[in-house]
Amino acid sequence: MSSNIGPEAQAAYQKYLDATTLEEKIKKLEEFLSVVPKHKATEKIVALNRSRLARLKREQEDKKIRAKTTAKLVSPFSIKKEGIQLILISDYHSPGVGKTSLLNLLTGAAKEKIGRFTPIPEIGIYEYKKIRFQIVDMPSIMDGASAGIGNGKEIISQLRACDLICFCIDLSRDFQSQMALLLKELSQSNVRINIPPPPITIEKTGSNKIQVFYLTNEAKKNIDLEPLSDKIREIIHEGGIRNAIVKVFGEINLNQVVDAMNPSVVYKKVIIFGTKGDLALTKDSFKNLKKEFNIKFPLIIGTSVLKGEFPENFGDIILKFLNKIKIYTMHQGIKAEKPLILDDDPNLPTVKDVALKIHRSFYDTFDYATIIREGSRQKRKKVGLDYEMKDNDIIELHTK
Ligand SMILES: Nc1nc2c(ncn2[C@@H]2O[C@H](COP(=O)(O)OP(=O)(O)O)[C@@H](O)[C@H]2O)c(=O)[nH]1
Ligand SMILES: [Mg+2]
Repeated sequence: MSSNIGPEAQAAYQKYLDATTLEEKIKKLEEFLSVVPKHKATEKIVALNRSRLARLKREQEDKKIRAKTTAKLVSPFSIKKEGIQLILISDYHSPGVGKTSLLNLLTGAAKEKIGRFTPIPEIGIYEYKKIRFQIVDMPSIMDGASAGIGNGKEIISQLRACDLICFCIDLSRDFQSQMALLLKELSQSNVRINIPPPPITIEKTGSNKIQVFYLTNEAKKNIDLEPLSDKIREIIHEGGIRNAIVKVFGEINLNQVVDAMNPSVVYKKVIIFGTKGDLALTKDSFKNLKKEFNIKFPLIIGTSVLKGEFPENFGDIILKFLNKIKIYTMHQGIKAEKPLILDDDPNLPTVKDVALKIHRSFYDTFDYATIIREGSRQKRKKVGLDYEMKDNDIIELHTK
């Protein structure tokens, strides 16, 4: 720095150079600019440092914006998933339907929060046969949640990512209105319930047409294939896609074609808990709830936290509902306490799936496996990679 700026500005500039944080640098540079004499000889120095100050301030702005976005990422509504995640939801009503009570019964968490409004999610871990289920007690779903009312967007975005949604329905109140509200808000949020994704894929291509192929016998059973193809083409064209290969793998309807085009549609498994089963008239209410909703909801469970009524084998019920099975590995004759969890849908997992799940190297160096299956005719079996696994199988992998 040239000496014609005088000792005061010189000292101020030194303070700027010594500053370590961005905030400090900005402050010291501002001080320097306020004391530096402004004349022809210092013109360039002043301009340079003003430009430097502007850059530092931009950096500070960027940092603030970044901090804001990070703060959003750690919002109390975003939950770090652990194990198999179940989310409890209900409509908004006072007194509540008993979500926090259920969370407490299952996990011991949040006892002092029963009977109070739950403003942010409460979380607990339910452990069953060494398998961890994360239970999330969500704030109630308000009318208009799908449009963002009552943190609806945050709540629903968590629902979209969970393993199982649990509708909690207060059996001592009219169940129709509770079901109607939850079904409406989820439907409007493009969450489809207890149905598989449609058997159709749409791949954009370079060719200038939309081609439709029916790839399975099931798919060929769709009525009037030619008119159906025309309608599919029309829907896809309307959706803004001009060139595509459409593959159909099963029976479909046109709503499913629309859904397949919409990336925001998700397919979720949902169960229902009927709560407060100890109160008057709830037996009838539970019966009617089942009668009306059993087709769409194959799993409806009656509960009473007051009487401690809750299925003892809840973990197994849930695994079955989610099409998951438990496989126990064995090493040198000792069975692992904690099972591996594998999907048995659309196919039973094989020895290969198990090997890959443990570690790729078990697959690469695989020699054979020993399966122990209780209750089967041949209890212990030597098998290869293609062998299909069943729930509770014990497996010992042997490598070369
Ligand atoms: N009789 C009865 N009352 C219950 C049961 N579960 C919860 N409650 C009561 O219902 C009210 C709301 O419970 P809470 O768990 O806070 O509901 P939330 O708002 O859905 O979390 C509280 O007064 C609970 O004591 C139950 O199984 N039987
Ligand atoms: Mg609560």
